[in-house]
Amino acid sequence: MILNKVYTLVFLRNEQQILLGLKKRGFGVNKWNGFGGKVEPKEEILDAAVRELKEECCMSVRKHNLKNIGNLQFTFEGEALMMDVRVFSATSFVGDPEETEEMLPKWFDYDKIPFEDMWLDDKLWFPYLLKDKLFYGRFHYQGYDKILNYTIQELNSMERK
Ligand code: 8OG
Repeated sequence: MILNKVYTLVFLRNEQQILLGLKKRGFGVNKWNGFGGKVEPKEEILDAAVRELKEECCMSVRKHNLKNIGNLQFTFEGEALMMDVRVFSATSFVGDPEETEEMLPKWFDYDKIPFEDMWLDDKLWFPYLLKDKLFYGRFHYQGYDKILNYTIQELNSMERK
């Protein structure tokens, strides 16, 4: 039996840049990523997305400014867990990004995204994110550095969750 766990992942963007954070500890340590984490029991996904963004880089976003841009599902060889990641972007937000115990935030120009220091799958779906296309991706990993198989597709916006 596969256990499904829901996670959030939020990307703040402006015309020129995207905000990423260098993960300082735990799962995905030393990789640049958006901001997010586990949805707590009984917590709404959007509430979790807002909470994790605030906890990890001190930025505030309103729920209605979070745009659902994708869904990523990860499984790992030999593990019964599926990580079900709900991906959002926002262009309206408040605050100045601050370093926290978990993340070191930094703005990146769109042509300087550090894919070599990100999860392997990210370069496969970032083109959808950058074009604001709704996407679905499924990735089966062996360890954390090898993708055994994957599918990725654009969804039409009727399928937006
Ligand atoms: O709470 P924790 O930091 O462990 O949550 C993991 C975060 O990492 C969550 O926001 C989902 C996200 N995440 C994965 N796998 C991948 C991945 O392959 N690429 C990216 N960009 N994010 C991922 O769990």
